Amino acid sequence: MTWRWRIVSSLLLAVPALAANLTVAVRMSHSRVAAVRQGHDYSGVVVWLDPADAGPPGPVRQPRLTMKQKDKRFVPHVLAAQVGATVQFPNLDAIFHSAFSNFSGQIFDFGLYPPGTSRGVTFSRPGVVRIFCNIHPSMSAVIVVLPYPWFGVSGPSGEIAIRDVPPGDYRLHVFHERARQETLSALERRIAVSSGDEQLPPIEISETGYIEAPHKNKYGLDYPPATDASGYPAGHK
Ligand SMILES: [Cu+2]
Repeated sequence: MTWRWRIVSSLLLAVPALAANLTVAVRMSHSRVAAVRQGHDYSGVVVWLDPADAGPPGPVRQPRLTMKQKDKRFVPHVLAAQVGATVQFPNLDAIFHSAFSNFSGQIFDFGLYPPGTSRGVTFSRPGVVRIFCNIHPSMSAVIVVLPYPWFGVSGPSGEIAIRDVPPGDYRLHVFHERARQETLSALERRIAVSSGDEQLPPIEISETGYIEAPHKNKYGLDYPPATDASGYPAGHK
């Protein structure tokens, strides 16, 4: 093999298989949330692709993710993670927090943990995992756990990017916590991905029929009305 061929063949090996970067604009309609109605907040929509020919998902593209606890909120409020990824929940507040989920996709409970510490969980099954803090009823989050790495989550503008999608046929899925399952199922569609970047047709998600229900604490009970200003009741575990 001449040196020229060595260079050419090494360049060929270095070129990755052609994959597409997809973008899609999502928006919510029929919302009761003022910022959404005014077009200022289309965040928290997850769009993902499942291949028509289901093959092995390959290595986890983002094995470590973070959902902060800050100002008595989970940030980001909605996260997508591939099966096998570990999500850390650092407590950046000056008060104790917990995080738990009793949803079938992934049951876990960190208990209360102090400021400046973190807990983590590795997600082993796909599903929509709802997460709460056991002492702050206003704290909630959603992690959508997916088998394949081709997903994106919208920010306030509603733009979603899905990177490095190999060419092929896929089923596109949509999730938003204020959309009913029938609405989301109706938005599913087949798409064909070819090499090259592509803007998918926009997606409008109706919140029609959504009813907000208060969630229970980890014991399946209503949250007690009295938590002191520090955020954790005495003797609570
Ligand atoms: Cu909390």
